[in-house]
Amino acid sequence: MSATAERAPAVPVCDADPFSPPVLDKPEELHHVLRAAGPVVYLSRYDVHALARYEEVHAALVDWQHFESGAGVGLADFRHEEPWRPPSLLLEADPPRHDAPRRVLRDILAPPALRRLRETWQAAAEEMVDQVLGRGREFDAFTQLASAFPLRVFPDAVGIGSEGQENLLPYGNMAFNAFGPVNDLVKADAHRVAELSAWVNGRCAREALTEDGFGARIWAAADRGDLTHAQAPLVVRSLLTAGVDTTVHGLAACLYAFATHPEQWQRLRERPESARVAFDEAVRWQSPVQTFFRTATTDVSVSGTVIPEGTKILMFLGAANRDPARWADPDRFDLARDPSGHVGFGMGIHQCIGQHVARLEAEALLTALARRVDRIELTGAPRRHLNNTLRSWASLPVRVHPAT
Ligand code: OVM
Repeated sequence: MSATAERAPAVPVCDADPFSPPVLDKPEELHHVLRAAGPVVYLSRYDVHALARYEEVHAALVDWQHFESGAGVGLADFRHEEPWRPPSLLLEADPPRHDAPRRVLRDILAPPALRRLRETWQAAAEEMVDQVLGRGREFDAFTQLASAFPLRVFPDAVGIGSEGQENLLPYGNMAFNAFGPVNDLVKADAHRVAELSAWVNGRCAREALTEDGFGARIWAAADRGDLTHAQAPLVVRSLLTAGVDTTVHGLAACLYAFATHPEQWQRLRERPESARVAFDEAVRWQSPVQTFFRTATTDVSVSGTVIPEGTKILMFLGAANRDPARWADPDRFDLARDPSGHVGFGMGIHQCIGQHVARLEAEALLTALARRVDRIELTGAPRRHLNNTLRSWASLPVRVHPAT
C-alpha cells in the first residue's frame, strides 16, 4: 500500500460564516454547499468542524459518549470560557448529571400529563381565532396568531401568569443568539442581559409559581427527592428558555407553509387529524432550531475524518432535514410524507422534551383555523427576524378567506 493511499483525505474547508446576516436570512444555499462538500467540513472562520448531511448529524446526535453537551452546545467552550448564565441542567449537561432533571421534566411534559390542558387550549385557540377574524380578513399571522397563542397559554401552564410576559420572547431570543459567535446580534441585546435574566430567574422561585403548573410540579419533584431544591429553579428556567420562541417560530413556520401551499391547507381541512403531522413536517421543512454544537470527548473519526478531542462540532439540523439522500423532494412541504425521523427536535438523549407541548399548541391553533378558514394567502413579503440559532420571523402578512 502506498503512503498516499494511507493518508487520510484532506477535509474540505469552507470559509463562509453561517452566522452572517445573509446566510441566516436564507440558509439553503450554504446548506447545499456544505452537504455537497463532504460528510465533514472544516469551517475556517470559527476553527470548528461541521456536519450537514442527515446520516452524520443523526449519528452524532445519538452518540453522546463521543459528542458531549456539557461544554456547551454553542460556540463558546465552557471548559475555557465563563458561560453567560449558569449552564442548563438539561441542554448543557451529560449523563449522569443530565439524567435526574431529564426524568423529572419528561414525566411532567409527557402526553398523559398534558391531557388536562387539551380542552382549555382548544377553547383558547377557538376564541383567539374568532377574535382575530372578527377584526378583519387581513392581519399579521406572526404577531396575531403564531406569537400570540403560545403567549396566551404557555405562561399559565408553567404557572407564571401573564405579568411581564413581554420579557419571554426577548429572553429566548437572547438565549438562542448566545449559542452563536459574539456578533452584532449578540451585542445588540447585551444591555438587556442582566434585566431579562433577573426577571426570568425571579419567575423560577417556588413562591412566584402558581400551585397547579409545570413549575410547581418541578418543585414537588424536589420535595420528593427526585431533584435537589437547588436544581428546581434551573429546571423551571429551561421551560421558560426553550418553551416560547421555539413554539412561536414553529407555529409561524406552519402558517407560512400553508399560506404558500394552498393545496396542503385543503388537505389539512379535509383531514384535521393530520394537524400534528403537519406541525412536524413544518418543523422538518423550516427547522426552527437550525444548529447546535457538540464537543468531541476524544479524537473521534467521522466518515474518515478525525475530529480532535475538545473541539466543537457544528451540526446543521436544518441541512440534515433537507438532505436529498434522506428525503424525497426535500424542499417540498408535503403532508403526504412521513416526516418522522427529522432532527428538528434533535435526536437521542437530548431530543426536545417539550415536543408534546408544542404539538398540542399546534393542533389547537391549526384545527381552530382550519374550521373557519378556507384559504390563507400572503399579502406581502414575510419578514424574517435574524437570530444565530432560530429560523425566526418578524411578520407574516396574510389575508384569509372565511369558510362558507
Ligand atoms: C434550556 C434549553 C433547552 C433547550 C433549548 C434551549 C435556549 C435552552 O434548558 O435552557 O435553548
